[in-house]
Amino acid sequence: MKKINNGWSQETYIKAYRFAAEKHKGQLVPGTEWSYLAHLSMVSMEIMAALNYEADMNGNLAVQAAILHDTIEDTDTTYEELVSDFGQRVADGVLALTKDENIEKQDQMSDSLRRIKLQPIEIWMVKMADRITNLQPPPPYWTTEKRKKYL
Ligand SMILES: [Mn+2]
Repeated sequence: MKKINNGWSQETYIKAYRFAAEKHKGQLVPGTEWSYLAHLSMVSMEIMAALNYEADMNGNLAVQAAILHDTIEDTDTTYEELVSDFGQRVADGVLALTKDENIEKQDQMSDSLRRIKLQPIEIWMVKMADRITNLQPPPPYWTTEKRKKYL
């Protein structure tokens, strides 16, 4: 198969990973004793696998957004911090992937999806990779109802 150069660099990956490692320090994957980095590694792996089949993608944007996607939602990271460290596009993507806690819980997902749709396709990919990762397998404490809804 022809190898596609989808343009993500190891340097970019490492910079985002180090940032996420520091920010998510001490957090675990819910329902496990795994470092939260396991979740971020799985999501970015899904992205890198998908990038092998898609030409004309911004690999650096996709990979950075994948690694950083939970930083605003789950850590003290601010949007401004992401802008200064990773640039506007990455920060905008991560913000779209962040649920807005100021609105009703039942509306948070549809609101986030609406904002994701305004972003480049690489950010849509991160949302899909996040969902795929969370289903392999879903946390043991999830009810059948929650699994069905998530699917
Ligand atoms: Mn996630």
